[in-house]
Amino acid sequence: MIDKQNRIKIAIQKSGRLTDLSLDLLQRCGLKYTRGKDQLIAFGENMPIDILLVRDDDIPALVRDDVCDLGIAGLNVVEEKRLRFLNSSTTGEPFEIVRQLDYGQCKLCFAYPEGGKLGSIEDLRGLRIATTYPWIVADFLRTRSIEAEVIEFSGAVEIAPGMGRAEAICDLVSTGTTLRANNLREGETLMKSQATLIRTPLEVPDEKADWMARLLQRIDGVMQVRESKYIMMHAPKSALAEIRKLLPGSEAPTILPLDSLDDKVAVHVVCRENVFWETLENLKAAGASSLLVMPVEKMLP
Ligand code: PRT
Ligand code: ZN
Repeated sequence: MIDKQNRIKIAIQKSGRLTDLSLDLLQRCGLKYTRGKDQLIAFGENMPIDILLVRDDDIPALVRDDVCDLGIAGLNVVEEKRLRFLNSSTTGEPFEIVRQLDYGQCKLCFAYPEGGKLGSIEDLRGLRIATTYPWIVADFLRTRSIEAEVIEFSGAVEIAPGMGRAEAICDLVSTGTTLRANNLREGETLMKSQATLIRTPLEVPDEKADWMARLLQRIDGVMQVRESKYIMMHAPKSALAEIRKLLPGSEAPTILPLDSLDDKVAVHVVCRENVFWETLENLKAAGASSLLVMPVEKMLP
């Protein structure tokens, strides 16, 4: 067993949109932990991994400063902090992005007052843009050679135009309801974001590195499994080529003989994409029968 110093610390959001999904991901990776109410640390019981629960904005700095080895935050937060840190340091990249995870999807968009004159970023020259992501926005405007004033807000960005504090905003959008409720129209997308796993850029001791690699492999497995299905069917041998073409994201199928049936075989295959009713109907039309689709519980790539 490895000593306390060698335990992996992973920072996740304490209370917010990414909390339950991040804890769920770690649990699906096999981690069992104890967490007291309102406690900042949850200790892993069966793996040398402890979870630090903090505000999402603090996660990139905890990883940069090597307080935590890993962290999960939205790409929007990760990128904003990365640009900020790079500007104030000469030591290079503050952390490494190791995985884009499959939850927390949203986009960072410009938005303009409904019914106003502004319609695209080209109209923003010389105007004010309110945002909680000033470094990302400034960097984006620089690449487009648009000179505008970026005003940092700590929250409730969508009320800035109504208050006369800015002509446009740049904020996270998921369904767009908040924009519409504030009489704003969605404009260009600067970046698409989802939960992102980052790690310290420093080398870690071998034992820790082994556990990190195992955790990453399990995370990959969990993400693949969410979409994957195991399909079983009977098929005429003559239709096998056609049936293989119809199976979404599948590897080589297992073909098994069927008792007392010479012209038919059983086909078993893992599909790494969702299987829709249309796919099953097409397989049936190609000659398949006795179709069965099952969820996959675990997968090791
Ligand atoms: O307390 P702490 O600082 O940890 O939390 P927080 O309030 O800063 O973050 P939180 O929990 O709101 O979001 C955490 C992360 O979830 C963000 O950094 C994004 O990566 C991601 N995410 C995904 C979102 C959204 N979807 C989202 N819709 N973050 C914020 N929103 C906002 C959006 O800006 C709008 O104001 O939710 C509102 C509703 O969105 P609509 O478009 O559905 O109306
Ligand atoms: Zn935050």
